[in-house]
Amino acid sequence: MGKAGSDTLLARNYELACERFAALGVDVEAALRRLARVPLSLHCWQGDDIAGFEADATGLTGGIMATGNYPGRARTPEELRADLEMVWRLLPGRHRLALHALYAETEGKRVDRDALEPRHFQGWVDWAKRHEIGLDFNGSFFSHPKSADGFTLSHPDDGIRRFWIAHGIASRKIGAFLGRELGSPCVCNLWIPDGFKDTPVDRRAHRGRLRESLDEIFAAEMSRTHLLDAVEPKLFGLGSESCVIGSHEFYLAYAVAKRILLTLDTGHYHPTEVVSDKISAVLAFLDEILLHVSRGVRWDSDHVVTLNEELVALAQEIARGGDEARIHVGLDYFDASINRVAAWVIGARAMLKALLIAFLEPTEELRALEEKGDYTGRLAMLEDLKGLPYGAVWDHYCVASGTLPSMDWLDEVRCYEKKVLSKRR
Ligand code: RNT
Ligand code: ZN
Repeated sequence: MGKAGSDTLLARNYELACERFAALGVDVEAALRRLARVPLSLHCWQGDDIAGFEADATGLTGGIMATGNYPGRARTPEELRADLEMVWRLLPGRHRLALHALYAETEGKRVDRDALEPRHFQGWVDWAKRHEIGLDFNGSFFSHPKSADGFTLSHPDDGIRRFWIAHGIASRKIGAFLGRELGSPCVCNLWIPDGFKDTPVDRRAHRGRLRESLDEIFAAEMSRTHLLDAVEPKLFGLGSESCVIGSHEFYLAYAVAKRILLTLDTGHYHPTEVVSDKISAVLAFLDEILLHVSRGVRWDSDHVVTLNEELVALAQEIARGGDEARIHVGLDYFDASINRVAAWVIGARAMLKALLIAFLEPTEELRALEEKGDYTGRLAMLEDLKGLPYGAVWDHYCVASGTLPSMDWLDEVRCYEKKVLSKRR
């Protein structure tokens, strides 16, 4: 018997849960079918602390930081892919993988970022085809000598700016290649670290240059069947506390003007500001968005995603609007202080559970209360719904999808740690 209980116990719990939800007019099977159609875009960089495979890697810079030294970091594409295969086994549903340009495979040769080509990602494409998963992509504008002073696309130096523009153009070509090869559009996200630690005098010049650089990067029309461009704003980062050039207002305006995607990272705002409240606002003007689901703790921290109230609120915004097709759900966190495979699984499972909770909501009833102005009833019902047997439905879903239910999956990870991860020195 697993920690979640015997098969019959799981089945009985599920049956009772279905009855409980049916009494509220909720069709559990329909919710599970809906959940199975949502792919998460898992971030490859949780497996190796965003180190990547560049021949002359300089170490992580750009105001982001993975802290901790838990053993078992993936050091090669083969190790990273093996770890991901373990993650796929422990997640119900079929998901995508988001790569960073840093993860190019150049056979030990030094290929600078402005010279990257689709062929440097052939290994990932072959692997993705074997596992029938889609790939997303990110240009890497950090951890490089040409971004050492904290500036890339807004840099005053023409040569440096041109280098990063070339990287942006190369990234879009690679993204389009991934989308074409895998028959599923690749979301190609652009985040740059540019910003000031202390109060700048000329913000305008930097933002003007960033706009010009972006215009060059996005000048070439590419088919949306293969490539979906996205830009990611941020309020502040480590070392860019006073001013981030690519701020929220900057990229929101840019995404609307260019009809591209905006990436909302849940760790990129003031601690009292929530992305769940931004989704419906930006979707009034944008066709699609990308989420970078993370967990900020106090400030720019990228902790492992957990099933907290804001995560559920995020999922509810997706579910209530029926917006699964317009919102790409990506994960973005990096914790090097715990087992990295477990960190991936914990965060991804939390996101899926939040979606499940949202899909199991009797939304029409809540909406009716709200329309009547019965806010007492709305609050009372929202609170009571928190006690419904979601766990029983989740465990059933995991087993029915051929993976392990709550508590049991960790045994697999521990075994993998013993056999594989602990041997990496
Ligand atoms: C940084 C952004 C960005 C990165 C990854 C590695 O603040 O969130 O998305 O975390 O691309
Ligand atoms: Zn992000």
